Amino acid sequence: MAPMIFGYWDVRGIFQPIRYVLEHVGEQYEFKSYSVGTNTWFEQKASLGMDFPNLPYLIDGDVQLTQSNAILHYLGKKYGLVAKNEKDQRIQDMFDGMLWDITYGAAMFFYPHMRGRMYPDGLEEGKSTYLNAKIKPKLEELDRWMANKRYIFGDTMHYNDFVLFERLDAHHTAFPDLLAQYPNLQRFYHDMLNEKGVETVLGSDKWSKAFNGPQADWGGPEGFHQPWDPKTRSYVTDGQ
Ligand SMILES: N[C@@H](CCC(=O)N[C@@H](CS)C(=O)NCC(=O)O)C(=O)O
Repeated sequence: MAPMIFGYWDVRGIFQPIRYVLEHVGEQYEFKSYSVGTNTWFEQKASLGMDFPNLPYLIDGDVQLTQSNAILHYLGKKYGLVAKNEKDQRIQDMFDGMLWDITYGAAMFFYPHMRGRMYPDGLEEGKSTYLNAKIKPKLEELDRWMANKRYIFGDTMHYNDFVLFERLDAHHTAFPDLLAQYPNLQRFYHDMLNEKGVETVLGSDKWSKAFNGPQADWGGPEGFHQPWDPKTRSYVTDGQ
C-alpha cells in the first residue's frame, strides 16, 4: 500500500501534532512541504481534486481529508489513539474544540493581520491582555483537569495529548515563566518531551522548528525557539 501523503507549510503550525502522532506510531508517510511565502500551494490548490482544499491535507488511497482535527481523528482511529467509550468521546469532542480555541487564540495574538480589537496596540502592549484574559484562565482549567492524570484521558494516550503538548511547548517557549505556575501541566509537558514521536521530531533537524509562519511577530522561521523579550521587542538570545 502506498504511503499516506500529507501536505502543509514548512513550519510547525497546526501540522506538528499530526507529525507527532505519525512518528509516535512509526508510520511511513510522504510529506509535501509548501514553502511559506511562495505561491506553490495556491497554484496547486484548486487542481488537487479536494472537496475543501486546505493545509494541512491528508491523502490515503481514496481518502482525502482536510481540517486538522478531522485528520487527527482519522489517524487516531487508525492507531487506537481515540476515545473508546461514550464518556471519553464527549471529553474528546470537548478537547478538540477547546485546544482549537487555544491554537486560534494564539494565532490571533501572534499574527499582526489577525490581531483584532483585543490587542489594538500590538504585540508588546497586548501581552498582558493575552496572558491574563486569554491563556491563563485556560491553563488554570487544564491544570485542574490534569491533576492525578498522566494523559488527558488518564492512563492512556490519545491524539489530543499531542495537541496539548504542542500548545504548551509554544507558550513555554514564548513565555518561559508561564508553565511553572501550573504544576500538573508542567509535569505532563516534561513527560511528553520524552514520549516517542515528540522526542523524535523535536530532536531532529529534518523539520522546521518554527512554530509560526514568517508573517507572525513571534515564533516565525527567523527567531524560532527563542523566547520573545517584550522590552526589546526581539528574541532573547543565548547568554541574556
Ligand atoms: N480549521 C483548519 C484551518 C486551516 C488553515 O487555516 N490552514 C492555514 C495554515 S494554518 C492555511 O494556510 N491554509 C491554506 C489555505 O487557506 O489555502 C484546520 O484545522 O485545518
